[in-house]
Amino acid sequence: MITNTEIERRGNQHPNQITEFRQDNDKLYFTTQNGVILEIMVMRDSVVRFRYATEHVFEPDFSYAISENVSLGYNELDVKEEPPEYAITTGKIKIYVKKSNLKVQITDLEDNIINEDEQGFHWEESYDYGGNIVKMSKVTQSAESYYGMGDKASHTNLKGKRINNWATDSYAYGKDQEPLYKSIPFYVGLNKNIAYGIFFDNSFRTHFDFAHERRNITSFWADGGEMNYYFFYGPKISKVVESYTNLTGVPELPPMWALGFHQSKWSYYPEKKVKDITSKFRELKIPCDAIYLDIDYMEGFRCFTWDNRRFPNPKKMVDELQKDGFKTVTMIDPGIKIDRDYWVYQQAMDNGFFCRRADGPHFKGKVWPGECKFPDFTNPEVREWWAGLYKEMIADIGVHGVWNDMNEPAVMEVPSKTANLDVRHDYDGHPCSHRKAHNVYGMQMVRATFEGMKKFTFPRRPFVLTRAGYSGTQRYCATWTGDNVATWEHLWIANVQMQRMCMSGYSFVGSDIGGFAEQPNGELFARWVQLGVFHPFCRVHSSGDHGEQEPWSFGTEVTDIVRKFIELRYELLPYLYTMFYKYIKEGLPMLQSLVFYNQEDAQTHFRTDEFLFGEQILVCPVQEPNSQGRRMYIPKGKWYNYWTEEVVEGGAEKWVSAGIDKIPLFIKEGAMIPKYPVQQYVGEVEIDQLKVDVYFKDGVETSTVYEDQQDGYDYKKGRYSLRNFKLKGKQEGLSIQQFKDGSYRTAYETIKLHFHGLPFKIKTIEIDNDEVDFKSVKLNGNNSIEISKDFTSLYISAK
Ligand code: NBV
Repeated sequence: MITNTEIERRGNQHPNQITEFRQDNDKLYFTTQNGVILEIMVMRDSVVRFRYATEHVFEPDFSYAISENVSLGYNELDVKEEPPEYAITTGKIKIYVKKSNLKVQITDLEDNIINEDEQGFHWEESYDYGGNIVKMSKVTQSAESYYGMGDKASHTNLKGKRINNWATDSYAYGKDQEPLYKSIPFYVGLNKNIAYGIFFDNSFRTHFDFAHERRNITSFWADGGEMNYYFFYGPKISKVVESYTNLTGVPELPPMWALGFHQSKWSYYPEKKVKDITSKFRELKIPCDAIYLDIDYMEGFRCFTWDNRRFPNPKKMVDELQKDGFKTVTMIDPGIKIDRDYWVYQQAMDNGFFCRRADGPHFKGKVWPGECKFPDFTNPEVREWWAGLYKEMIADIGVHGVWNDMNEPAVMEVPSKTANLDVRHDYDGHPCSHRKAHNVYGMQMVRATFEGMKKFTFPRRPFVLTRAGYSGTQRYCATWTGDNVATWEHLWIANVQMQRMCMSGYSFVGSDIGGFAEQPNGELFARWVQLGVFHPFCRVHSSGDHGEQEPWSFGTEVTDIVRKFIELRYELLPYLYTMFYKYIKEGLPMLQSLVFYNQEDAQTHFRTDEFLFGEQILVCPVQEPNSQGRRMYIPKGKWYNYWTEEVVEGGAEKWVSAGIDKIPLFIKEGAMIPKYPVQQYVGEVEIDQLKVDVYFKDGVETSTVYEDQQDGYDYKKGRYSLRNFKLKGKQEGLSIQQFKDGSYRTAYETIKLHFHGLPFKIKTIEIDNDEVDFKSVKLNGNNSIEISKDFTSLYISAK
């Protein structure tokens, strides 16, 4: 028989009356009569952390997500006790905590409600495991929208969706399928033009319900751990994303080759096949910077070994590829084959590095090599060992990059597709079961990989790629969206996934271009490349169990289209590199969904297809077969159609023509877009001139170009070149000012400004306030000027 007290204990419990308040500098503690403590920590005026303990006890404060470089410091913190509530004021927001039930309401300084608890914090004891199932419910405002949440294959606006975060190997996933490979429990809410964000930093399985079950409620909960969330105030989405990115961190600059085009397949082997592929790129003059070796390069899928029949001399091969401008990227999985004659296995056994089940035996699971054991990457000693394992591959053989696959971890032939929940983990000195460690397992693996790569690649920059990840994984590596399918729907999915990841602080992302499973036709492949060159990570990859998926696999028409778009990516490298620089410097996502770009315009709130590549290029993929173009929304402002130079006025839906050799592409007026000449790979030629496409605007616009050595760490010592341009256009004249920073001298001496849409004929040219004659600047028609890279001001006019 179940007793009354038992029923009560099984159901939800809620905090009651506050009986005690205490302040300790930036931390405020509210204790309720039934033993709940709410800790509010003011980190910045617009960033506040909320943590709840039950039974008066907090867990040790530890998180893998939080960056060491998080900025702290506020201008104001004032607490007032009033009869119904405590009122906390920072320089940006007010937080009210109700005395009778601990419910929280957050407003801006003008008393607009931004976020408010419905039931607020509540919990249920977890009978099977102990601890609590921790829950939070919030009021959904009627016009509220939700964005973010990492790799979810759903509409960019999550209103009405239910999300589940549990890193899962999801081969050939479908639209709206849950859960997927990553767990990024962060969302952005937008209501009445005020944006805020919530990051629920809890590595257990988490759930989010965005007004799905109840129309006016948004809730999130976890299978264990603490209710521990960070609140970010906007009011701009950009500010929210920047604050979240600052909290969870950014990567270092990648080597520029990592931003080139990459070719992969499961699998290219033997060596001859690899070389045939790379030679074909050079023969057909399709730029490419990296070639990937999937699991079959290993000896019986044993990580850190080579199959010597397929690859008799890996060092020689890697060297030769490098001479031809190709970087080699190899795969490493977490499962270690149970084999007493295999050194990696032996070392892990000798040192106790494998995960154990609750009662002591090692956890075993089947993956590619057969029965495997799995290192506990949440143990710092294991990570150090794992990092060291890369020595031979990186320092001796010279491999340039590593991709970590299957690190959810994926396990075959079991319904859970992963480790048993009772598996034990160190969790950096906070021992726990797999329930808590699962979502960070892949992150800690790739962290160890990054550390090894960084050490052995030095003084060059490492390149690491992961499939699984938790918030903060972006500090270590790029990521891809796993095993997608060669369908038009997946082209749509790839587009929303990249935008969503960028909105979730993780910009270095790409999809398997063309689709991993199944075979695209030439049209789909071409359309996917057209989109993929506008994703931060650009790689063709496929499962190889069907036909070929190289740029030349679909006939010459498609080959030519693919070449044209890869060439465009290489021309845009300085623009893309600058996007990366801004991402790590300012937390600005490399891709912006339209709502991010212009949240004031309600038309953007439910758009999925259009996005900004960086800050000034608008892209919209064609996602249907047999299209000659498509309807798309052009955000407010004036835009140049990249292909026709026609200027269009945004704020409306328009038909944009784009036959099979085009993708709708618009440049923001006033933009100055830097370009390099086409190269077959990064560093093939010395850049002898920077080309800048200048798009006339009657008004002001600023643009930036960041450059450095494209690899290495000198940029951290100030050896970079930053050009900030300010363009001011009028009907009869145009001025450009250049503000420079950094001590890096680019190899080129001149900049070629190429004007688009100039409404007047140039009659005079002034450089640094001196009038110059036309010949000295090689004016070509009315279109371009060659000018010293060090100019500080340029003025051209009709008079
Ligand atoms: O290593 C083989 C594949 C790989 O090509 C793919 O990119 C990963 O997502 N890997 C998954 C394991 C097999 C999947 C069926």
